[in-house]
Amino acid sequence: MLTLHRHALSGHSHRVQLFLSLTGLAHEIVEVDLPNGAHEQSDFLQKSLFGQVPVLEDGDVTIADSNAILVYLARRYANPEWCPVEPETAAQVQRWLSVAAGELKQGPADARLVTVLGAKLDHARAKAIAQELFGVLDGYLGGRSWLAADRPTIADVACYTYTAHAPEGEVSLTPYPNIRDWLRRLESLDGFVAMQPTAVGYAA
Ligand SMILES: N[C@@H](CCC(=O)N[C@@H](CS)C(=O)NCC(=O)O)C(=O)O
Repeated sequence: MLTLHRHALSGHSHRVQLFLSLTGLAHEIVEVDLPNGAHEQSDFLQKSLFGQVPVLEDGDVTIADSNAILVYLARRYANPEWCPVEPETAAQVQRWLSVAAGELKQGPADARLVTVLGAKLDHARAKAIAQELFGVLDGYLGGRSWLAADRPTIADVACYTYTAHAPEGEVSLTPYPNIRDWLRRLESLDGFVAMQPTAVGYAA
C-alpha cells in the first residue's frame, strides 16, 4: 500500500495526491500536524531530511519531495507517457519540474503562504514573481494544450496546484485566459481531485 504523508493545505502535497488519483493508484493518507511541529520530530525527519511534506512510503521505499515522488510513481506504476523517456520530451518535463520548484514556489506558492498561513515573507516580491511567471506561461500556453508534450505529463501535475490556487495569495488569474483553459483541461481529466480551497477560486 502506498502511504502519502501530507498536510491538507500544502500544494506540494496536493500535486502528489492529484497524481495518485489521476493514475488510480490505491493509497492511504496520513495527515502531518505541521502547526504543532510533527514534521520536526525525529521520526518524521527520518522520512524527510528537510522536515517537509509530502513524503511517500511504498513498502521499504521512502521518498521525500513532491517532484521526486511524481517521477517515482510515474516510472514505477503509471503509463510511461506521464513521464516520457525520449530525451527531448524528458528534458521538457524536467524543465517544468524546475519551474515548479523555482518560480512557482517563489511566486504564487509564497504569496499564498503569506495570506493563508501568515508566513513572514515578502508578499510584494512573491506577487511580482508570480505575475512575471504567469505572463510567460500564458503566452507559452497560447499555442499548446499541455506543458511538455502533446498529452498531460507530470509537468502539468507539478505546476497545477499553486497555479490554480494563486488567487488565494492575491495573484489574480483573470489576465491569463490560456492558463485558465489549461487548468480546466487538467481538471477535466478522469480522477482529478481538487485541493480544498481556502479563499477565492480562479474562475473569473
Ligand atoms: N521541495 C519540496 C518542498 C516541500 C515544502 O515546501 N513543504 C512545505 C509544505 S507546502 C513544508 O513541509 N513546510 C514545513 C517546513 O518547511 O518547515 C517538495 O517539492 O516537496
